[in-house]
Amino acid sequence: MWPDDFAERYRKLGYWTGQTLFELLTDSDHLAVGDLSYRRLRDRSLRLAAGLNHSGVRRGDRVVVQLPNVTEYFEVIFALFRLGALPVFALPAHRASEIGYFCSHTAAVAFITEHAELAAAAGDARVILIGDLAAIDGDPDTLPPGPNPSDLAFLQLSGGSTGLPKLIPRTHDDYLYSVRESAAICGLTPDSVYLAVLPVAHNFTMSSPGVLGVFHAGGRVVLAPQPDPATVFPLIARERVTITAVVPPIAHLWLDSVSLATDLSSLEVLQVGGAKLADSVAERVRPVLGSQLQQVFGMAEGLVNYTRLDDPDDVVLHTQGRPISPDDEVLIVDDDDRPVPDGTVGHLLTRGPYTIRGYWNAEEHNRTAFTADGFYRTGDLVRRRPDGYLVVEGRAKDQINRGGEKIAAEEVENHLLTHPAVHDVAVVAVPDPYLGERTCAYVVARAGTTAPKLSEVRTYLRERGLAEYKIPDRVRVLDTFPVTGVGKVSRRELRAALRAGAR
Ligand code: AMP
Ligand code: DBH
Repeated sequence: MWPDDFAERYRKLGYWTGQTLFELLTDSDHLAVGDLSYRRLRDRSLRLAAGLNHSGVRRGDRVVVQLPNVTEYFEVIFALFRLGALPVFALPAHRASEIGYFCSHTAAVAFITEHAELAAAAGDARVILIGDLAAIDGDPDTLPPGPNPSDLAFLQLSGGSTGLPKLIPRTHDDYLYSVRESAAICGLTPDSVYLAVLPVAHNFTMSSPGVLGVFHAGGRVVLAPQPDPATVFPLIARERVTITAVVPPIAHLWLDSVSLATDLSSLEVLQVGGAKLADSVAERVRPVLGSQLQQVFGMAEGLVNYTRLDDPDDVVLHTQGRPISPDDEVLIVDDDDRPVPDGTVGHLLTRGPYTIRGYWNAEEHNRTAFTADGFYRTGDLVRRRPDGYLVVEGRAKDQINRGGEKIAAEEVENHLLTHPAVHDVAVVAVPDPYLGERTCAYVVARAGTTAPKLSEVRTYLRERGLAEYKIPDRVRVLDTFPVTGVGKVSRRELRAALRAGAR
């Protein structure tokens, strides 16, 4: 992972403290999540760890975890952290296509899910349904030694921009650093009550400061089964929620639904991230909800930027924050990797004490996704203000950001290219007032066939087991693709041409 001199430096500076994620669980009787106290969550996780170990799950093994926002999720991940087995964090929306890939690519020993219908996708991995977990029970005294803090703790998903999703290897040391600092930046205390609205396995919900940040502070996590105001507003009122984290479309929806609100007076901080928040929405947060807005610009690969709780309105409303760490190195460069002056838009490259140096088992992709000296190419276009705050201005990667859900254009294209009536296809983002972006598939039909309509495309991709959020919102049929100059255009140029011509 990190070169020795960097690792030594991060330890010396006190960033990496030599603890594991399991150590977030104390034996306090304060509630941790749902009706589980820290002590009960710890005990239950230890017993589950011993039971899993007994059935063959070992340190270093991969286990694909796909659970909704329920307490069992926490028992499972802490059991795996204790064993040193690596959760691979699938999202609830993933289907056979994604699950099958995660299981095979990681050679997972088990797949833990609520979806019995996805069992067939797991291949050699043993399927453990959520209802089976309670019966997995062992004696914690039989547990072997746990992992080292410098070991990998889990594999997180990247939104990706290539045909196959990339997995992000995070260590106990590096992740705990980001969690600890995030908890401090977000002002968490034992009195904090955090509402998990987005899927708990998402990096934002997990660590910015997320559920792990809350555990670090000794606070309490409340789980929302879904993000709609009718579910969430009563929960905020009843549980006296102090902080929660959402993507921009959810913030927008909440702001438009406040007449439904019971009592949101406990909500001190509303974090918004995952996609660019429109100024017009940002400006309504305090007047309408009475909460402090915090913008969060993060990535599962590492770097997380926050506006600070005491920042002036100009910063909170119009920037995406600044990095967590004084040792987050941020470079903003032109197309030739030459630094641009402050205020000029460029590619964001970053390196630091909690940013990965490479995707998991992806040597070839890593050669282009990282610079020779280890900077991660985020694919984001940003500018830095003189005060050091970043403003996200766009994106250079072939990705669609559909209200915070990331879709790799190439992944969807590869699925569509298998359709018998599709000669060629390009998947691009089109602007959308609510989600920010939606997905449009431009299709050229194979000679002698009729291009599939939207409904056929959608059915076809669902049958291939693709997650719903990746399924195009629109299909446009073209006779040919625009060609610039001579010869074949690259897919990247093609997407750019289509985007430019999109109405
Ligand atoms: P991932 O790499 O899949 O974890 O997704 C991270 C990406 O989400 C970033 O590289 C950005 O493109 C996007 N993103 C996250 N937060 C924000 C934000 N606050 N504003 C704009 N884009 C964001
Ligand atoms: O979009 C993201 O991936 C994201 C957003 C906010 C993230 O990973 C994070 C905070 O940690």
